[in-house]
Amino acid sequence: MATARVAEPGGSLQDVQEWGLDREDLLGIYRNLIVTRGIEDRGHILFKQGKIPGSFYTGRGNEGSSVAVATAMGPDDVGTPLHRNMGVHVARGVDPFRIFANYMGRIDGPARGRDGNVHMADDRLGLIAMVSHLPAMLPVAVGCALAFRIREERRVAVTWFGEGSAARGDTHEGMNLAGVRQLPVVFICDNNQWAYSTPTHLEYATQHLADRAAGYGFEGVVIDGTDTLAVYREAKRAIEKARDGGGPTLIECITLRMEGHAVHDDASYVPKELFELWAEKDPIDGFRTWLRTNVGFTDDEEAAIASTVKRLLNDALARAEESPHPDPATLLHGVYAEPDELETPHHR
Ligand SMILES: Cc1ncc(C[n+]2csc(CCOP(=O)(O)OP(=O)(O)O)c2C)c(N)n1
Ligand SMILES: [Mg+2]
Repeated sequence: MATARVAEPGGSLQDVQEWGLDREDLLGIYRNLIVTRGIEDRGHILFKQGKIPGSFYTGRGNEGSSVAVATAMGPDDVGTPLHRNMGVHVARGVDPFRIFANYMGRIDGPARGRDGNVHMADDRLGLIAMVSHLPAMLPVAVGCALAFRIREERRVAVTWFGEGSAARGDTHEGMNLAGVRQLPVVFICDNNQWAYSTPTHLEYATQHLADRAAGYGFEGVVIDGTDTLAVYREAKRAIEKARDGGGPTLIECITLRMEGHAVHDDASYVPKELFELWAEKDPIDGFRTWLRTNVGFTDDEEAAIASTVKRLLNDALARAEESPHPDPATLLHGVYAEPDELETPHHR
């Protein structure tokens, strides 16, 4: 039996203003969507040019959801974005130059050339870099939320994970602790309907993945993850509820992974009709149409944003290509903390 609440679609202009977004904020969200897709489109070209070592992952189709949740976070909140969440890095303010540098393993990437691709985050912007093991970052976010509670800080942790990795034990342990202690954490499940080649009916037995929240003692919400404003509304609500002591929320954003698992995968196991159906629901097209209908977004404004973003990404790419690879002699720098770098009392 379904227990999660199915969210209403994104609202009227009046609703949006009540949530605290003005026209400038809305155009900022649109710009972040365009930057996010632009970075990943250029990543494909860099990969074909042999400039990205390893594989290459994108979040095409998930831009709206990622940008919306990150926009709803407060400046002191922390987040643990994954491989489908480029929009989170962009909305938190990571310079695209640093993202391209990371793609290519250069020292100006947030991982300083220690790791490539999307294994990165800028901790100065409240983001914690992912490790590959999924969903290992989920308990990390719960730990952050526990620390906020102990320190009596009004901060919230937000963690992203796929519906496939939700089948693993760390999800259960993290959500159970969060529910028992009513911690200030928001769980965002990017349900893109596939975990590599595994479809959802082989991943979970409930109607919605968010139905599981009831078993942990908190609220579950299901949203169309291509509806940027609906995701913003629900994320904002959940984050402020957590900040006010109302405990966790599990938000399930439904999208379709619009590309292969990574560039090496042609996704031939995904029915063609599904891609066609979800291409009609593209989050950027949908948000642009909403802007046109509700805030008089003009062709000139659209063209101005497109050309500013194009210039930004061209410059960022040129700068990233000039960034050096790390010096092999520094290989072990930053791997182990020195005792005098630690703030823990027993190390002082
Ligand atoms: C513990 C673990 N097992 C396997 C993998 C390899 N792997 C990386 S992503 C992925 C699919 C995960 O699916 P889902 O959680 O739905 O996220 P999506 O990639 O669809 O966004 C797999 C199997 C991994 N990273 N960690
Ligand atoms: Mg998935």
